[in-house]
Amino acid sequence: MKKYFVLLYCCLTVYTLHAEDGYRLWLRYDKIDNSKLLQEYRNAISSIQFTRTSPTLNAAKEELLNDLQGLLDKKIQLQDKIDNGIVLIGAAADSIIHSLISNDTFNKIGKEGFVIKTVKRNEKNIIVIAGNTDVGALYGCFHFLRLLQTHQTIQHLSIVSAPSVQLRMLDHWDNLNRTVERGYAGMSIWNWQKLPDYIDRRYIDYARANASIGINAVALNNVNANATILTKDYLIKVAALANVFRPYGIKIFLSARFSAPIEIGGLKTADPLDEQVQKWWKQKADEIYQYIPDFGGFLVKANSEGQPGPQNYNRTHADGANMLADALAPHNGIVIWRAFVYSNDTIDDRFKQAYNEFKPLDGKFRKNVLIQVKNGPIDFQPREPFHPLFGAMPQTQVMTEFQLTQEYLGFSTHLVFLAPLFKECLDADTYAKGQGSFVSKVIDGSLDNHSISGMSAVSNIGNDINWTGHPFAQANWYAFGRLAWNHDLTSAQIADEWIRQTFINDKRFVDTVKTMMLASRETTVDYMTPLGLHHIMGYSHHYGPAPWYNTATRADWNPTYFHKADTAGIGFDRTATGSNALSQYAPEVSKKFEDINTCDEKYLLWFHHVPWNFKINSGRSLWDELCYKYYAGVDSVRWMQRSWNNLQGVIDDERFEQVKMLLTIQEKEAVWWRNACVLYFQTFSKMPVPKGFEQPDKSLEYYEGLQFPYAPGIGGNQ
Ligand code: BDP
Repeated sequence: MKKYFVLLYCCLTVYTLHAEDGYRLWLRYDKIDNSKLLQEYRNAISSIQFTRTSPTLNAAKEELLNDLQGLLDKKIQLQDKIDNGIVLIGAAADSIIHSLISNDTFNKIGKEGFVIKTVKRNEKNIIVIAGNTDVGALYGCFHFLRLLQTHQTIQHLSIVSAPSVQLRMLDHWDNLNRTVERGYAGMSIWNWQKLPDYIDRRYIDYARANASIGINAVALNNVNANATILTKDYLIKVAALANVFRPYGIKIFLSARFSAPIEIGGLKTADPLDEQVQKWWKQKADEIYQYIPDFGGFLVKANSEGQPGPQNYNRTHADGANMLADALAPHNGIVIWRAFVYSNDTIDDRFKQAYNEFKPLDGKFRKNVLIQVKNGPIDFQPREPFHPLFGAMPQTQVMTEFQLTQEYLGFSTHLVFLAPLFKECLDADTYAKGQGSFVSKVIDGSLDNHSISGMSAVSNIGNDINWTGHPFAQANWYAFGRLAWNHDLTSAQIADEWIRQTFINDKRFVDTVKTMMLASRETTVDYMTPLGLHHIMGYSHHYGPAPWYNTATRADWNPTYFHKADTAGIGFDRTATGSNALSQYAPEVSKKFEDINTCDEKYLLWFHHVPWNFKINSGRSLWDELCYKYYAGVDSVRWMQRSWNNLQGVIDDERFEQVKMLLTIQEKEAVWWRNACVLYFQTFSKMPVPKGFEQPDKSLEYYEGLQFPYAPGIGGNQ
């Protein structure tokens, strides 16, 4: 009996030690499995020394002690004097650091950057990790750990790094009842009922994960906001989270409901020009800063999809944003005002509406307002051209909003690495100030010399054990943070370092998985929305294809509005003969798209209504090409499955099996997308699915009849 228990205990211990449930994300820090490197690292790092204590340096200390012990499989000593093989951590103002790193270097890294440098002192080699601030030093520590986890040499280090943008932000669409709008990874990680007294370990690990990739701001609640978050009871809870995040350099923002003065303030109006309303917001801001002295500010969705806003009182977006900005300004807070607006009454092309609304307001916003623009003019689709507001508001700080949660990219069941999508947007040339006016330069403030800058992304995090539902969805959280820190990184670099940290450094594994990841976004575009199709997903829940849907209350919630398929062809004419949305771009950009014969095929149906028999570059007709793309998408998923299956045994069984199961779902759903779309569009083209392709095994009626009353992620401002 005793023996049995011992055995069970051993099994459990082994299981716990090796449980690969994904909780550790890319912060694994298991023993380096390359003996030569292990030796190099052990020689270089015998102990660590911190110049001082502070909440942030203490967080860095705990991180380094634990993680280095894991990586090097030896106890790491804390030293109080400089010795050979020491890692010294501190900030520019510490005299010892100052004596080792030049002012010049510190001048290059700003408030949050870091330097990692091997220096000689008294003939001894030491590694210095430092920032101008303690948070900079913390970021440096995480970068140093990344070097080890990805098996880089740490001899003769000389790394100087500073973030591309100041605000690197996750927007949670979490409701107070813990549902998550468009969330596919469980419930919200914020346990409001147990806060402020119960601090879930997850909050700390969340902060660590964010800090490890430089994310320094989070909006906790859904943009379809509930005003209750601004009441005292909730502010106390928010303050408890702020206390956890502060050492990790993370500021909290709250989504503010514009009508809060009415709902929780007892006022009769929320008119931004009303003195009582202005006073209410000022007092609210003062109150918030009492609880959270480093509060970041408000994120606001106003006059969009039914949310209240200044236009309810015939005021402009600038009136609304500035009123909140004035309330926050004494505390150095900022307002992030979303440009995702489209009016209930306007019948103009939805593509054009945000630009039409905001462009005339350029220069009218306070200095502490940032306008948050989605990465596409419609709505986070698998592929969109860049938003015409980028580059169109030189006197206004504009930031990007990406979507990590895969609302339109297969929820958390499809493997889709989003770095290529983010890069496509950041690398797009707006030509606002001639060639080279990339979106990245607009949003990092360098094109128009702005003093604040930012990138945000809608979070894909929930309380699933692995945080994001799909193990590979973690890579999108990671990629966003890394790109916000350095938008020059390539998708391949990001994938490479993520795989090494999250799985293993084995070359075959890294190469195979990287190839899969890098192809995955294009694959998804192919089986969902090839050649510039967009917004053809299921109504409301957005699960699966529904290009036939045409009974929504608003025209522009109907897929038929966006694809416009008829017997003549398919696609949305946004040239001068159509909605002329192209005129919102600089002439050099519209020129790239306006001619049906030269328009990049990736965007063809975004801008043209194309005849079914139109000859594409490949020599095929549009119809054949559409089929070809849909079939290629499915084939690529099958290729991903084969590639993954070949890796069995190379990594842990847990995650291998999970991904395998998810790829099976992805394959089924890719076939669903392909068949449903091909069968539906065929009713217009009247052309056959080209020979050699497997014919759909179900009817269009079957696909049209599918219902998903319980699809996850449908929100509401609760
Ligand atoms: C849409 C989502 C909706 C969000 C909206 C937004 O379907 O749930 O509230 O974006 O960004 O894509 O405000």
